[in-house]
Amino acid sequence: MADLKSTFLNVYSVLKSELLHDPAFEWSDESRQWVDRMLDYNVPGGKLNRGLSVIDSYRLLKEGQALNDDEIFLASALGWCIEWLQAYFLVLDDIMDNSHTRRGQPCWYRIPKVGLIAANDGILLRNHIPRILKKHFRGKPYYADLLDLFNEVEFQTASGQMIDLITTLEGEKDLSKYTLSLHRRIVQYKTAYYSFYLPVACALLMAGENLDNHIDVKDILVEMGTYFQVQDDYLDCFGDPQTIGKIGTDIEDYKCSWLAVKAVELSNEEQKKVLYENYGRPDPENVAKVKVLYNKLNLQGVFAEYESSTYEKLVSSIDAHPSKAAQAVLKSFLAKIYRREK
Ligand code: GPP
Ligand code: MG
Ligand code: MG
Ligand code: MG
Repeated sequence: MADLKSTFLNVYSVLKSELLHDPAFEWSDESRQWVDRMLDYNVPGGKLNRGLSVIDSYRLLKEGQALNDDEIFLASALGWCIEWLQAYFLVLDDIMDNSHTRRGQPCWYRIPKVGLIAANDGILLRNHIPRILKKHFRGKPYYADLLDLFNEVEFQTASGQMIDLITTLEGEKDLSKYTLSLHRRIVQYKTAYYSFYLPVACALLMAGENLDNHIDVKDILVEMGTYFQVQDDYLDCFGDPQTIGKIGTDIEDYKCSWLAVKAVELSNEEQKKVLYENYGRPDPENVAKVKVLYNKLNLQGVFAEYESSTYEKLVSSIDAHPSKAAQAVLKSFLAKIYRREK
């Protein structure tokens, strides 16, 4: 495993160096250094689960056959495209969410010399993806499908992000619209497709599969991605910032978080009043009152119950899948996130 990670990180260096010598741009030392630093700051510092999953999934789809160096390189390059996509989303998401830290360091836009240049860096990160794909996949029979996949998933994510953001608009603050079905719609789009379906879809394309034949796998992955974002919402309030590498802002931001939905559902009239008066305000005193209410409502216990019942449901839908290879891919994903603390 440690070995796979170091191989994967070597591929990052190769891709970065190609991008830093891209002949389509007239580099100056300054511009090259900017991109170099921006990439190192934003691309490789996460858990790398999404990227590594492409290699894992591809290996499982090949049912134990040893992968050759070329296959490992290509699966890694696709994995890095997802990590680049994630970096692009996070750089912009942190501006939109007014966040403070990410992966244990200040958000990129919080670096004094960066500021809103981060918005353009996000666009650059996004534009690196088709350049990587063009360089390494142009001759492959699945090249067009790959481009289409990345475009579709980006569109879905941006659409989910839009709903996430417009539900919080000032002047329309009404917690009664925060229901599980609204939450589900947001998280399916903003998180599940790119975090769970995309890595497996990349591996399937590399293995020569037609994605239309794997809708059942996609459905299970989207369920898993929904569970993953519920965990993210939970950790935003109850996680340890040292461990998760970020400071939660969902309460301040008036987010339609899973915790807010549960709080609306479980509160009596008096508690609802506390929630309405304190949710979505920047003052730490208001935030603290919301957290006290979350504790009174035992949202930690409610989450623990949600987590085990969701796990059971996912395991039975995976067991019902006819393909052993697909089962192995799905189970390895689930094992990586079940009861995660970061
Ligand atoms: C996670 O939401 C969703 C994204 C990072 C997608 C962003 C999409 C864009 C088009 C910019 P989150 O805000 O809960 O994540 P985190 O808790 O990591 O900030
Ligand atoms: Mg965010
Ligand atoms: Mg967000
Ligand atoms: Mg979050």
